[in-house]
Amino acid sequence: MLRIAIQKSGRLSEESLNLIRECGISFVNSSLKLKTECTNFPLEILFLRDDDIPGYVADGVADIGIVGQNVLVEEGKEELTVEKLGFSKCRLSLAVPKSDEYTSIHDLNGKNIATSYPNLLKAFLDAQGVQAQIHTISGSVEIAPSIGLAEAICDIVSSGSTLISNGLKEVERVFKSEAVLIASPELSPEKRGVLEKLLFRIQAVQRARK
Ligand code: PRT
Ligand code: ZN
Repeated sequence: MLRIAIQKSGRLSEESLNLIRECGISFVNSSLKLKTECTNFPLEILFLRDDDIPGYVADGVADIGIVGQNVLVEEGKEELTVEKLGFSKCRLSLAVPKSDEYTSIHDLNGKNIATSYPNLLKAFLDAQGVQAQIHTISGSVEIAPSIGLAEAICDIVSSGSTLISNGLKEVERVFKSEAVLIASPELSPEKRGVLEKLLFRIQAVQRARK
């Protein structure tokens, strides 16, 4: 029995469950349960916070998982990636107040930047030779400039409407992300066999979607 960790409730949940269903795998899904066994495939689904998924897979608590690349790379676990899944696409971007004059990334030198992705942001700023103070906050990043906490933010963007409604403009793209399938590097031969079967079905679903 292979254990897959998916997000319990959030932007990845619905599409993760849809993908498993489209692979022809059946299960009973109750929002109250933290795990469920599939009925026609040797798979058990664990429902977790997305941030916990890379760690659980790395530690072998779950064998495989579905998570955003933004979370995976921020946690330094990119090497667990097995397959890109093509949904929950978004980008991590830098944004400043709409009225600010902005000509280049060097305008951020010496500024305070609020983010939930300090590692991805630091790598980007280092590569660009920019020195800024990174303030790590866990949520509501987009209000940081209006309350005087930071002069810029680095946050996930998809349509861009959250930035606009907070009086911000996107000025740099730091990282492009989509959902990925990850796997523990230390699976038993039996589990690896189940993963290969699942991967075969996932790839067929992906081809059919194109
Ligand atoms: O509770 P848990 O910790 O599991 O969930 P979470 O609240 O941390 O994550 P969740 O459900 O918000 O996002 C899960 C994953 O979906 C992220 O890690 C990304 O990989 C992906 N994703 C795709 C997004 C978005 N699109 C997105 N738009 N994650 C967040 N957002 C937020 C963003 O933070 C901002 O507040 O949506 C807002 C911007 O959206 P637009 O459309 O207004 O630009
Ligand atoms: Zn989260």
